[in-house]
Amino acid sequence: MAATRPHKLTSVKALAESPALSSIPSIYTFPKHTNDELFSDTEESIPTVDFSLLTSGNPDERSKAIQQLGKACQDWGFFMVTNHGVPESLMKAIIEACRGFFDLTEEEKREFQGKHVLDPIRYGTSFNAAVDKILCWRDYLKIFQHPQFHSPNKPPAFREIAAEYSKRVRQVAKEILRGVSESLGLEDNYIGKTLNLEHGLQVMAANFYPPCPQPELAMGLPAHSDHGLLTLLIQNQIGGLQVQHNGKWVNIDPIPNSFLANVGDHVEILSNGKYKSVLHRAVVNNRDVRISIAMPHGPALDAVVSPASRLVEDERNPPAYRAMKYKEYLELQQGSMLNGKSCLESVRNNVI
Ligand SMILES: O=C(O)CCC(=O)C(=O)O
Repeated sequence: MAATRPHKLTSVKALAESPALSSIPSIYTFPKHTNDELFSDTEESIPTVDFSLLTSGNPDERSKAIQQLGKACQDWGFFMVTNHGVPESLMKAIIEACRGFFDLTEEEKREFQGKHVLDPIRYGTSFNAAVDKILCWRDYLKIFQHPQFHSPNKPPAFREIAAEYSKRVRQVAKEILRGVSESLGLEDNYIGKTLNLEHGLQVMAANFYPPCPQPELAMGLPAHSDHGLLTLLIQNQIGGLQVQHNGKWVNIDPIPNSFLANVGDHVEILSNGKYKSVLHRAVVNNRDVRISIAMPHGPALDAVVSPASRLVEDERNPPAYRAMKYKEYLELQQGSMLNGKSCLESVRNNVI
């Protein structure tokens, strides 16, 4: 029987808390794909970048760290960032502040329900409930925090904690992006200058995945890559993130007090495909609430992103992607169903 969408979409948190729920409504059932079961048995673990070495005053240490960063971007597209200087207490406080938001009443949360993907505060469920054919087992709160800082006005401490957290995380992202520029053989401020990072977009995307009675049928977030340049993610102590590596899914258990970083579609475009944005997804479980906070850092909304000219000078290496304004890309990706790397595919040139 065809799945029918409830008339009024409620949060998955409210659904999960309904006492009689023993199975999930059919609209939350994802079809299995043949490669879903391909799990890596690799002993190889996700690379780590020591932020204190990346920002070291010792040129040898820094250049070694940049080499490691470049290798991590090329081999995995994902890496852990340790020794980043953001206090652990602040990382815990922002997770609890987000939990506090999701614990507000349904009516209070609905005040922040956004209508358009560029609304600076957007609470919702699934990915894009207006167009999703299958709903994700996930509620979210997305807030633009730079170039203008926005925040819901409840719960009470949210604004202050979010302002401090986003400022500290942005510093880390800026330094890593300087390292990414250098690792590509460009000037260290190439990304910052060309894409106007002074006015770059920083989004806080808080994800709430309640326990699910049939986790094997549902999906927190299906496979996708991220828009923007660099995402820095933290989570409560509950696992659920899987990353695609060499065609297989790998479970990622972040090192406590570290960030999980991944390069976004716009680094893939800028590097002309040398660094790839990587598919990842969030699975759910039947025991614990999982909260993750992903912070994508992107160009300025009006910046046009194209492969760096220095990387496409050679005629054997023509531009593999079309230039596109970041804002248009964002509207396209966030306004559609999440579907792997289909948005990036739409700006790919047909080069041999
Ligand atoms: O919850 C996670 O670990 C993944 C989140 C994510 O991929 C996203 O917010 O885009």
